[in-house]
Amino acid sequence: MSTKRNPSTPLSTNKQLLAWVEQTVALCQPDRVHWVDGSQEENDALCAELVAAGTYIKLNEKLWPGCYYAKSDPGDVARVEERTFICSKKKEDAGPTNYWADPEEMKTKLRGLYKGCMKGRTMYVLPFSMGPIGSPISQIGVELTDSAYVVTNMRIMTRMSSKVFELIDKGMFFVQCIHSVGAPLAPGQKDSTWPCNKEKYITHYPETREIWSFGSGYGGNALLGKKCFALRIASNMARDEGWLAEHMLILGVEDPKGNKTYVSAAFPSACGKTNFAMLIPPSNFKGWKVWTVGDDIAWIKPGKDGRLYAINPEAGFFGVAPGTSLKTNPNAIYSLQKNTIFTNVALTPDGGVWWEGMTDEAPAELTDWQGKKWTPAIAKETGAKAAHPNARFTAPASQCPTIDPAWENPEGVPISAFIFGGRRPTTMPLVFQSFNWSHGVYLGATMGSEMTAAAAGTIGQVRRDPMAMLPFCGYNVSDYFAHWLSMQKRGLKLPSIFHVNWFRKTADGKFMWPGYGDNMRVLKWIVDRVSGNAAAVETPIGFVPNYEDMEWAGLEFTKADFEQVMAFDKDAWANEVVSQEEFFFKLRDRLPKQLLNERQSLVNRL
Ligand code: TSX
Ligand code: MN
Repeated sequence: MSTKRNPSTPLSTNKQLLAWVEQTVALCQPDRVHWVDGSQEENDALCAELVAAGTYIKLNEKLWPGCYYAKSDPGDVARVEERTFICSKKKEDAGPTNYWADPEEMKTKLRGLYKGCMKGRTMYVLPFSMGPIGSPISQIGVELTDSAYVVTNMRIMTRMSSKVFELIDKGMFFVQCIHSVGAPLAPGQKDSTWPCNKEKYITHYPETREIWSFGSGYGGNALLGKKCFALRIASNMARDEGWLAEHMLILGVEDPKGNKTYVSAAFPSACGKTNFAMLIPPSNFKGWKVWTVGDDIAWIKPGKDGRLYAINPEAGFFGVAPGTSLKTNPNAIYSLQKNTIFTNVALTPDGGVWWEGMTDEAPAELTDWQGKKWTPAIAKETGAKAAHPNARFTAPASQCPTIDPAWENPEGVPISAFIFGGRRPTTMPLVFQSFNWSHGVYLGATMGSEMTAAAAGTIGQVRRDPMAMLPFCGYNVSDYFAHWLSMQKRGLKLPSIFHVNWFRKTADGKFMWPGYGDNMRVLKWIVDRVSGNAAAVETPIGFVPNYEDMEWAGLEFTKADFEQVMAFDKDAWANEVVSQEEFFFKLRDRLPKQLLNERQSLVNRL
């Protein structure tokens, strides 16, 4: 006989946790408290409740086993950067690239908004670990949330388990996260299927390692383990403790002899980071394989041998659905076949999902992400998208066919190279290697994407996104550069640093590089460089491969093509260094001298 646990009975005896839960209950006034244990039965019951409430639709069990569908409020579809605050005591500690608010003022404002905000709802006490439970690189947190949608997504994205309460009971530090959709219910009031509030606040308190979020149920605004904890709060922990919390994928390259080389890469959004993390080498690369450790975030610590070791703090992929197909990323498609939550994609009449780019031809009829009838003819006339461009899948990483056998190794995987890149139609060659660590940090600090938006005067302008951390660095970005530079003073065996560009275009607007699986050719040169098995030429911007140093089997890419994609354009670089200078000027208050020196050396070499 099994007796059902009473979910309101605390699963922890830790005084600090119990007091914090009690205070939050007094403030937010939920009808019930549910201590989350992370079990399958609990998840099944929450999904059933969400289906009954109309938030979830259960997808066709034969076609999409264990999958659910949600559509959000049309005003709650993405992260909200202008509502995201770093609340450090001093404004300068948030730096010129973050929105800042005084911690006490912000908390006072939020306490006002939180007052009674969970009325009519359940407050979940959600324990989670970022990284394998018990790993020396992992961190734990507890999220108090009034959203069951958040609980079921966090169960995929983190290690959500009552084992975390055991660690807290042993005295382990945990990050306190509060989240409310900000939509209290009056007695008898019918709930919306996606409750949220027009007023949104995503707030971080780096000095006390807290996160308070209000008003949104979507993605990084609500799944607080991801961007809020694993990047904004963790970047502060990393600076204080001598490690790195980065917006990077992690992948392992296996050569035909079975040697494995791990690399970590940062790209701004819309560069295909998830696709790169799950790359399938061209068929001519016999015996070569790419293994996936993570697609979004890397926590990287020096090991006893002085090398840097990385873990993926997440347990799932929260990937952009539109554009994901068997052609662009088969491994992502295989990952999301079961046990996946889809948000803001389109529904097919047989209880399946579809999004733009999933197949060459759209189904004859769909229900779009706003619940309206959608057909290819309607789309042609109105331009309506079946799926929201930021529609997402939440899929377990364990379901990825190329998931690395070591992806949950508590010690992490040794990183041999860092790769930075962006969308650069001009100027940046396919690949080059930095001269040394500080030159590599300079490449990361100045990386960015050229704007393609048609807004007047923006085409050709580079939006700088240092290390792809612009919206995610939880402190002054100049101090962040200093932290990266400081790694070289500690006798560590640091990775080599590379810059790549899959997006260079000809004058008539055609991509010069085939991209996707063929990026393996670049990856092979990088891996060979790291092991001392590939040549390179020194140029003013860094080391570049000769045509002969790369593997071309199976691709028609002539020496002339190569010279085009690698071309050094003197005038473009003259503009580039001026534009880099403009960006550095914005950061001048605390910018490390070493980066100014790197810039000057580049100018001299040019
Ligand atoms: O993800 C991309 N990658 C990395 C893959 C491992 N994308 C998609 C970016 C949007 C998310 C790319 N798009 C890549 C790329 O390497 N390259 C391009 C540009 C491109 C697009 C189409 C073609 C070639 C290059 N070719 C044809 O369409 C035939
Ligand atoms: Mn990301």
